[in-house]
Amino acid sequence: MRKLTVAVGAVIATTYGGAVILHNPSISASDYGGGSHLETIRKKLHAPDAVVPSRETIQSALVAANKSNPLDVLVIGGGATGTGAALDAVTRGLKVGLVEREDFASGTSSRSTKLLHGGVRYLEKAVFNLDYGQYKLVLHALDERKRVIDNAPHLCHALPCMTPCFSWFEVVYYWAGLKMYDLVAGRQLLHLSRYYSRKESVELFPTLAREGNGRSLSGTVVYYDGQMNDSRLNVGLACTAALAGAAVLNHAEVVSLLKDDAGQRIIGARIRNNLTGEEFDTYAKVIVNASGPFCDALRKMADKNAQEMIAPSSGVHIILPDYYSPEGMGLIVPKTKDGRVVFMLPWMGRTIAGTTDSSTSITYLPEPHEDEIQFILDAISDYLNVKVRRADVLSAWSGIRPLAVDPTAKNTESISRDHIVCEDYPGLVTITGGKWTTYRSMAEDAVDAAIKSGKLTPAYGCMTNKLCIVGGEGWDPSSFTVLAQQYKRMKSTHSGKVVPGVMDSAAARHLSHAYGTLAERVAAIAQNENLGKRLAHGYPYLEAEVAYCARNEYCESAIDFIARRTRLAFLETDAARRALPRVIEILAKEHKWDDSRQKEELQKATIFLKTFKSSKNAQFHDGKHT
Ligand SMILES: Cc1cc2nc3c(=O)[nH]c(=O)nc-3n(C[C@H](O)[C@H](O)[C@H](O)COP(=O)(O)OP(=O)(O)OC[C@H]3O[C@@H](n4cnc5c(N)ncnc54)[C@H](O)[C@@H]3O)c2cc1C
Ligand SMILES: *[C@@H]1O[C@H](CO)[C@@H](O)[C@H](O)[C@H]1NC(C)=O
Ligand SMILES: *[C@@H]1O[C@H](CO)[C@@H](O)[C@H](O)[C@H]1NC(C)=O
Ligand SMILES: CC(=O)N[C@H]1CO[C@H](CO)[C@@H](O)[C@@H]1O
Ligand SMILES: CC(=O)N[C@H]1CO[C@H](CO)[C@@H](O)[C@@H]1O
Repeated sequence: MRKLTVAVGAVIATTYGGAVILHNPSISASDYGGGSHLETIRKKLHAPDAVVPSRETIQSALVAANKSNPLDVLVIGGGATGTGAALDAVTRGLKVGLVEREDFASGTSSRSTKLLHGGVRYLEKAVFNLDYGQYKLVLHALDERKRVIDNAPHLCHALPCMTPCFSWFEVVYYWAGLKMYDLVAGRQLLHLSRYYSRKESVELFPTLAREGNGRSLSGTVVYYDGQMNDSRLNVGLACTAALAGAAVLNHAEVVSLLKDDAGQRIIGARIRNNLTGEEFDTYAKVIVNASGPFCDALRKMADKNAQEMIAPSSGVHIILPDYYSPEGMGLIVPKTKDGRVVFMLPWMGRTIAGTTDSSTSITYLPEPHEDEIQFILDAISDYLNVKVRRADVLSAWSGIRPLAVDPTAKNTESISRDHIVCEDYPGLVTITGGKWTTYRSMAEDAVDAAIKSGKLTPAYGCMTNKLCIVGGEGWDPSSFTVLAQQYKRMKSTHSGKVVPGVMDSAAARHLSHAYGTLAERVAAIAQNENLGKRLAHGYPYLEAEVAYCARNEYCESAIDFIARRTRLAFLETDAARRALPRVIEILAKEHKWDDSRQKEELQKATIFLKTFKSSKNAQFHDGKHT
């Protein structure tokens, strides 16, 4: 409570544009120690010849983890939380395995809003309810926000977000609130928030309506949060864990849990490799259940009477053409006429829009309802001077948000975004809730709990707060220029012919942001293996990426590629559909698929794309990336 009062006092003391930066008191003990081990790991991860182990090697390692020679930790679920936990555990020197039923990020972790945020709304609650718990939640998330950005600089960046104000009261209210958000961030501040007049605002955001709903714009307050590429960060975490020595296997499902002879403790799991159909057992001293919103099903496998911990709600996002929003500025309306949050953010050359969620039931492949899409369109149209049309929707998808409910709590009002770690059966630690922004600290808590449960003796402390994910170490925003120069030159082939290089600036920039310092490996494949063509008109994705991802990122199906290794399915469903035949052709060569497997892939991916509700009539050619 005391800290909060100090912050409030400081906001009041702040003058226009002035920055009072409070010292951030929340540095954990794990910031210290383990220095030389961290260096060793860094060298291993970022060695120029580092390659991830093959699926066969990984499966053998999991099979070899028998009763007398078990893993320390087996993680179930390859979302943000699970891959984060595997990376955390393996860098502490533990013997780690991870299995993911489908693909890394195939669950909620590829369907987020892609914001790294402290939660302005929770800060509001903290202030009005004088709630120290909420305040600490925001403080912690703001710390983690900065860490994610520092550790995956190629996939994350600071994004300015504009809040429109329709009265002077709103201007003062949001200005003070967002100054407070800056203050709580303290040293982890991205950039200072500031007020813009009505005239400045429409210059920065030309599509912002000056009038609407009988109100007139007074001005805006712009503040900063982080933005990221969720599925690529997730895949990056998985590959980093694999390089560090974890046995990380996607397309492998836990079908049952193994208990010891007395039935007292869970000691392993039966796993089904969905690519080969094989089943095998793997043993571990502790199992970490990080299966997201499906967690309850897993908990019930161990204990039929387990109480439900998840209160699921769904969130729908739609993708609109780039001209809906300016390139470097988001729009966030904290309170629409019916009290919801609505946002519109630039993302990968398009615009992503959505609102806060509604409750739902859990399905594997959630689909957005037409009325949810219409609701978002209606909500944003109140704030824009663009004619908002259903026909402009390039893609729309739904994700399930696992809100954690403490099973011991009496009423459902105590639902919070914070996470829960519990061991409700000996040997099985469940982690759930939280958000993408805090995946690292959630993983740390889960591994701490696993160490306690299994009486493990890790050689090192947690070191993920200073560990870059693969491709991030030494990356610089200007890295793409090297790529553009090196691969753009004319090049003479062995036959003596001179051909132009494969790279233009858009492709170079894209590769650099997607693969970080490893982009050069992709460019080399494009150049040397004649895979330099674009996969879809209007998008920077290259054929070479399919081969690279198959070899280095466990890309095992066409869906893995269009939805998680690249974001084509999310950005424009029709473009993804058109790219499919070529994607499958290249994957078939990499993985030696026969004709029937290729047909099956096309069929599966087509069905998958039907769960993305784009407008069939979308007329859209802007050639931004061409
Ligand atoms: C609409 C929406 C928007 C969001 N926006 C943001 C945001 O902007 N910023 C933010 O910080 N957070 C956001 N979040 C929250 C964030 O996305 C989630 O907290 C996070 O992705 C959860 O990750 P997870 O690893 O726990 O779950 P998941 O990503 O769902 O991963 C669980 C994995 O376990 C696998 N699995 C399940 N059962 C088994 C089994 N038996 N065997 C093997 N594998 C199994 C699943 O296939 C799945 O891949 C948002 C959430 C939603 C729904
Ligand atoms: C367990 O695995 C170890 C090494 O992987 C092996 O030496 C041992 O024989 C195995 N034990 C059993 C019971 O299979
Ligand atoms: C993988 O799982 C899918 C869906 O559950 C199933 O249709 C397919 O047959 C499985 N493949 C193999 C090789 O087991
Ligand atoms: C693979 C595995 O063992 N997953 C377990 C997760 O937790 C539930 C019980 O809570 C088990 O039933 C699952 O088997
Ligand atoms: C917001 C963000 O960082 N997006 C990046 C996601 O990854 C693509 C490449 O796949 C980059 O081009 C984007 O900049």
